[in-house]
Amino acid sequence: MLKKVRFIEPGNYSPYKKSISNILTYNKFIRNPSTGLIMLATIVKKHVNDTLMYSESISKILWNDIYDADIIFIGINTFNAVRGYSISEQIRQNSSALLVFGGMHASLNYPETIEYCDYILTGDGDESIIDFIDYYKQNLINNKQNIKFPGVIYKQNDLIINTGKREQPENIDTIPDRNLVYQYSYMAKRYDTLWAQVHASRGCTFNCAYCTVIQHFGQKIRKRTAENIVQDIKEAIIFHKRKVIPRFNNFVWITDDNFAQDREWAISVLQCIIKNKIKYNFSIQARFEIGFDDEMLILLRKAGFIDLALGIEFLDDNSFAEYNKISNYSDILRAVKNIQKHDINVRGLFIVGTDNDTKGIGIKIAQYVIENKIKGALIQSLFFTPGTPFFDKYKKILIHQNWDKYNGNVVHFPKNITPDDLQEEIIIASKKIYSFKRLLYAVFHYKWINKILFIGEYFWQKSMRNDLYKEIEYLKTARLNQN
Ligand code: B12
Ligand code: SF4
Repeated sequence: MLKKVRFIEPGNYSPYKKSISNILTYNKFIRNPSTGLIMLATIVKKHVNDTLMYSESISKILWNDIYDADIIFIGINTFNAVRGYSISEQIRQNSSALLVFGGMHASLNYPETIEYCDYILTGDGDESIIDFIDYYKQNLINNKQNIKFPGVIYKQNDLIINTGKREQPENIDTIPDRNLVYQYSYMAKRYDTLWAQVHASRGCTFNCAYCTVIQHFGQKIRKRTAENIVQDIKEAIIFHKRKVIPRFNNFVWITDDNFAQDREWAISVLQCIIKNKIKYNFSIQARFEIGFDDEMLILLRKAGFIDLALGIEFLDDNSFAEYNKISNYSDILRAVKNIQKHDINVRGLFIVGTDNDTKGIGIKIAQYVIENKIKGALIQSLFFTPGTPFFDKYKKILIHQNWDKYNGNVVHFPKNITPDDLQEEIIIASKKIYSFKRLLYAVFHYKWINKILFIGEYFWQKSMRNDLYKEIEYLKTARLNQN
């Protein structure tokens, strides 16, 4: 009998904690729960009525409600894998539930993850999770040899068995039932540091060498239908709506990696948003090519998109070539200018730590951001994870494989700058972009929603800088030990 299923999204080094700072500082002790895991809980709920999810991004876990479950599904990315493993050890000591892992890190790094669970379901879980539930219901799971469907990893007599790669699901039209996440409704209405998030397509046709997304979701783009996405957006907005005091942060983030890749589909989604008269603020992620598509930019603005996160990545052309990123400095800059002409803010996503970076890269990024009126920036140090083609090439320059530090920290020895200096460069850039002077400017000159965004990011970056500072001593020691 399968009576009770629980899902867990582990937090990373700083799982949810009640704190006054949660009002202003997103990502320290509070952040958006995983849409992917909520979708899976929604799918399973149709088969097992007693299904609930916990996310350490927004709440503590009620352990007594976990231990007597029949199956516990845990989803991990690299940054929260270590926390996932310690949760699994705790569960194993207190429960006989079947432990099943999935998600990007578990799929790409399964020889490590399988040590902490009974099974891993690799890749997209939408269909394999139903197969797994069916097998459980038919009592076929305990004898592992019975498992015939692809996409499963397990251990038998110390051997790791992989039942093979699964076809990726084409129908991904699941609207996540956010009410299945413990405390989410209460938290979403209370905190503006949580906002509506909708994932509309999976996969990317490009092939950047460091990218885990294509390894996991593939290079074919799979899309939800426009009507399904718009319904999800409507539900997400209502879910976050407060009854009395209006939200400051009225924002939906479409979290696709490259929204406009399938142009026809992207246009149909935008037209559907417009047709449904959804009056809200939206943000997307996209590559620079979108900046040359005036028709798309006009539609984006009309649909309410005020913010576009652009993978600017590097400020020198050699780095693009080195990591197989089909982009260049001047095209990106032209795209930035044209996007801004359409009254859409550009948010810059930068990567540091290539062989071409030297001391001064922090100031260079800050100047680029400020001079080109880029509204926000996220600077991430290069990291290499198992399952990407570059991992084998670069693992020798990794300082450690403590996955919980793979969240922005420098984790490798770059060629022309020390790791501690590079960490400091990220701090320098953040300090200059998110200076008090620029905060005051934003407060007095930016439009309401941009003001709110900048204030939120100001506090987020401040807390991130504190964490980056704490790591510098360790990086210094690592460097000295290497010499
Ligand atoms: C939205 C988002 C966020 C949001 C919300 C995160 C969240 N919990 O969803 C926020 C802003 C909080 C965030 C923060 C960060 N993020 Co982020 N984020 C994303 C983004 C853009 C979309 C996530 C998403 O909705 N995906 C779509 C859903 C459908 O996929 P999914 O969640 O993986 O789930 C599917 C499968 O993986 C599988 N599955 C997942 N779990 C399980 C469990 C089981 C049991 C099974 C069977 C299957 C299964 O089935 C699901 C449905 O098919 C991804 C990129 C991406 N394409 O995934 C990056 C991504 C996950 N983030 C990344 C990073 C690095 C970060 C940060 C460290 C950035 C930083 N420097 O601060 C932080 C870390 C936050 C933390 N916890 O500490 C990396 C992770 C790389 C890696 N190897 O793990 C990604 C892949 C971006 C990238 N291009 O590299 N992020
Ligand atoms: S464009 Fe973005 S999502 Fe696509 S392969 Fe490159 S890094 Fe990955």
